[in-house]
Amino acid sequence: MDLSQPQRVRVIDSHTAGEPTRVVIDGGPELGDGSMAERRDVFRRQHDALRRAVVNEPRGSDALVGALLCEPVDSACSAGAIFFNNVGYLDMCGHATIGLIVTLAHLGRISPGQHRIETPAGVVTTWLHDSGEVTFRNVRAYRAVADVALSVPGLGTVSTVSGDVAWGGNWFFLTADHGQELAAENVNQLTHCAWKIRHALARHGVTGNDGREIDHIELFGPAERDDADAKNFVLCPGGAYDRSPCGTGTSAKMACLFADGHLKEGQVWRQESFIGSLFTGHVEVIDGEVFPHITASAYVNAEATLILDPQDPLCMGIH
Ligand code: PYC
Repeated sequence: MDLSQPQRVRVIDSHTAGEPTRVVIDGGPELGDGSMAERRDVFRRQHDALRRAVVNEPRGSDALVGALLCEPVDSACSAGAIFFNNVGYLDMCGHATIGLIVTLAHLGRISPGQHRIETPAGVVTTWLHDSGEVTFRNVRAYRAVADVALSVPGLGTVSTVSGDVAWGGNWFFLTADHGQELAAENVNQLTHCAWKIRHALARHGVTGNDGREIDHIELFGPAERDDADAKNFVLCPGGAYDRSPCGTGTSAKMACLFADGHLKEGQVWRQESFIGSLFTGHVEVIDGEVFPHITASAYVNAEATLILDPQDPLCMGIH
């Protein structure tokens, strides 16, 4: 690559229930032909500046999730994807998977039907419906620990928060026990509360099963929509809240509900987001393991070529 010349990266932007996705369709780095997890590691080690250039300001925003479109290892899959955000990489991303499918349809590369996508977390099966809606069947979701009690100083009236640790393709701490109202005017307070919980988890040494940091915090409250079962506020790893109900977060939630006997196989769960958008889901159970299905719409809202000009001091993003 000639680094003295501007580099061009072609992207398609979309949003899924309000949460933005930017799919890199051309101009991405050469990552070899390993699994998506192996290619993600090469991306992180050798090309992390490109991640920042694509999703961070001045071209992107803290809420934006990137998806690098890759050739799949298994030719039976339609594509591979590596997901990234303003601070790093995600093993799986539900809203971005829906955005990716709608993007591939926009490009004329897929038609309605079933399409399997390789992700660093494993293969995700998707269905593009004639209506334009997308369903994805996630990787296995499970609750790792129930009822973890955390002391969280600085939360006002609530000093102990209890919740569940669960995997939905990312690690989540899920709690309804936060003492906050999930209202738009409380966004700063909710962000502060979720950060405090995240720091308390780290301080107490509470991690995912594999010792990984729990970097998504999901606060629950009563639904506002008549057609929803609950509302959430999900704080993402880089400090932005998910505008959608969060695909991996809704997966983790349904795994917890199933573990508690509050959701049966096939029973519909409607998850309202902080901005009032909706994901519809259910779980499929295979040999006792839970596989969430989630359906939503995404809309393409830009086709663009990013220009990475080496003369630009902020060419690779503000971090
Ligand atoms: O939809 O899984 C999701 C997600 C994770 C972070 C932002 N969105």
